[in-house]
Amino acid sequence: MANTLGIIKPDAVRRKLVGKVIERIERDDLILRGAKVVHLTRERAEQFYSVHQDKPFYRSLVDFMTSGPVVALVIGGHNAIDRWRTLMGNTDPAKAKYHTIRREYGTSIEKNVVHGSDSPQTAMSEVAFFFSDEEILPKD
Ligand code: IDP
Ligand code: MG
Repeated sequence: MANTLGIIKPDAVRRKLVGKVIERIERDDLILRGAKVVHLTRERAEQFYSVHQDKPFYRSLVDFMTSGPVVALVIGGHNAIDRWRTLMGNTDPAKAKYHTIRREYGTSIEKNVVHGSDSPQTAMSEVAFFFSDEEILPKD
């Protein structure tokens, strides 16, 4: 029943897709336990994606993620980590399954609309990166 971190990325906020993404979360019976609008600084984006610092796309990814505000989400519910990844689809929208968020709205492997934590460990650290405990609804 672990929470996971979702991010609606700057491409999606610019294109006014915030409502569409949240609608998909609600339709899937995932639970929204936290939400905030944030404009990441370069330092914060570098830290968030530090696991990718040696990848060729790192610099461009940090540029992209700091190019405008994002919406950070705490998403809960049974198997939330895997279910949110499934709902997002493959990193590359062209390879993502039909009806996934990335397939429907993504425009490139970089500008792929949403982020989701990929394991219980990263979910815990990524939620804490954006949210204090008081900002997250308790699991009743
Ligand atoms: P994920 O978001 O599906 O977990 P990761 O491999 O963790 O994918 O990559 C993090 C983010 O970096 C991706 O969501 C995407 O925005 C960007 N990215 C990943 N691979 C590439 C690439 O080959 N070129 C450009 N950007 C990429
Ligand atoms: Mg990842």
